[in-house]
Amino acid sequence: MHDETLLDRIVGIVGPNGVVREADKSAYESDWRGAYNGVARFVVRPANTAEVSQVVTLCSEAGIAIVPQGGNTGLCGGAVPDDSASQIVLSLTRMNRVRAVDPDNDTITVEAGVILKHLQDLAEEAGRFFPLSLGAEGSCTIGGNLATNAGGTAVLRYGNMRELTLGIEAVLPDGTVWHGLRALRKDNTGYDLKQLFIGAEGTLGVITAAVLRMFPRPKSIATAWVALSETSAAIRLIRRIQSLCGDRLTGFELMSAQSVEFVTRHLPGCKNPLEHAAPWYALIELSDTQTEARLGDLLEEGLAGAFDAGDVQDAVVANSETQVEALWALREGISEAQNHEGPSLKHDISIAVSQIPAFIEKADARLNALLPKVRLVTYGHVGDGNLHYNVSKPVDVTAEAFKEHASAITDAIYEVTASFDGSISAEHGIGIAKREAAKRHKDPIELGIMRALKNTLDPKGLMNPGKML
Ligand code: FAD
Ligand code: 2HG
Ligand code: ZN
Repeated sequence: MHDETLLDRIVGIVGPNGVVREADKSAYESDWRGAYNGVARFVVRPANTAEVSQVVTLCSEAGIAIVPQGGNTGLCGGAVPDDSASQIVLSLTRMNRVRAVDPDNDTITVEAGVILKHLQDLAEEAGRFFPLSLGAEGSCTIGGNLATNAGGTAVLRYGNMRELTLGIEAVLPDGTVWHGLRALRKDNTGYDLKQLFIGAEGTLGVITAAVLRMFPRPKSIATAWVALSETSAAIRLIRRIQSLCGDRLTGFELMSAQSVEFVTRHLPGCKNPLEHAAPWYALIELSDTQTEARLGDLLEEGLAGAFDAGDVQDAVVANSETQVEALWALREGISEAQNHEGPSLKHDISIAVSQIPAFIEKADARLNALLPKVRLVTYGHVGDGNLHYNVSKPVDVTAEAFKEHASAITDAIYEVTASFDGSISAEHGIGIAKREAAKRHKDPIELGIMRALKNTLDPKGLMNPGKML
């Protein structure tokens, strides 16, 4: 179909405001890091599910590929079109309505384009809590969170997007609308189809709305910043605090000294609150629905025990909301700070929590042998066994020279991950970044089932082609 005819038909569905002007397209064609770049034939912004369905039907009939996009904060290139100028970017950002709030069922039903932070605020207005929390929450969307099965910093207590979702509505690759917005906690009527679309990275259809779980609002929080001499101390500390506090342990984040050093160097106002530098830091958060939960006392008791056992070198428990925010800024700023240090290689791996120290030791040794003075920016949701084992170039190596080492570095990390029976993607997904690695590291039987599902639901291969599979 000629461009003009196609555009006329799209405008006929979404109206003139539903198509992004040529001059404004570029924001939709590159990812957050500028690591993936493409050219879209058109960027289309439907306002409701019926419009999504009609655009998808049109594309299916005309054989045009679609790249669904939310806030475009994904870290694997999944939301970016290829460079053929033939694919349509379907941005869900205009679909930002709340369809229902049901505090008695503890659920909220929202459209895919709702920004995560907005959803958190809506839950608060309803006297409830939506726990998904991550650095990009001011711009990522619920559709993107679902499509990547996002995790973040409270998975330890509340689970990832799969566990926070009761129902979804999706437009299938032929344009059919699947009305799966059930708000049920129990539904044993066959395959759990919503889970097919969650984590599918837009390869099976477009998620247009979801029923999400809400929780009681935490009324007290205690946060500590802890210096550790070794990673095994972090694992012992998780178990010590959990034994003491149960599921009031909401988050446990680990950061290498290198990670924190990048943040304090590049992000104004960020400062390590401890007097002496340490090889590792942990950020611990407890929360409770009771106002008088004495969480600070509990945290101090746990830390004192760990100090006596030689696991903790030093620690500070936040005594104000401002200090809590300052501690989280040190953690959440790592991605941005690392961008200031030139090109980086991101690896979002998971292994059994107990294996974290051995993994880091083995991977560090491999990388230091491969590229001396490589800067290892190791951090992440260690309570979930999820490390962002990110790599920045040595200071005295050019970006071009670093690029030549990229695949050897990534291969080495994934080999070490495989030696611990781990996963090459804990929470960011596969996208373009890990597609080839997934072919090598994912079970061929699982890949075969995934391909069969893809062929059944999307026989023309028009939903986000070239991503994940
Ligand atoms: P996009 O980037 O627009 O899209 C991501 C993928 O989902 C693409 O494949 C796209 O095609 C698909 N998609 C988007 N919307 C839809 C839809 N409606 N239907 C079907 N497919 C769709 N992730 C974590 O899990 N944990 C973290 O702690 C975390 N921290 C981050 C911190 C920073 C600073 C940044 C930049 C990113 C972080 N991320 C994290 C990455 C995370 O994947 C995204 O932030 C978020 O989940 C993606 O949402 P988005 O709306 O931006 O999706
Ligand atoms: C985080 O936990 C995010 O901060 C981003 O998942 C990780 O930038 C990264 O590699
Ligand atoms: Zn993360």
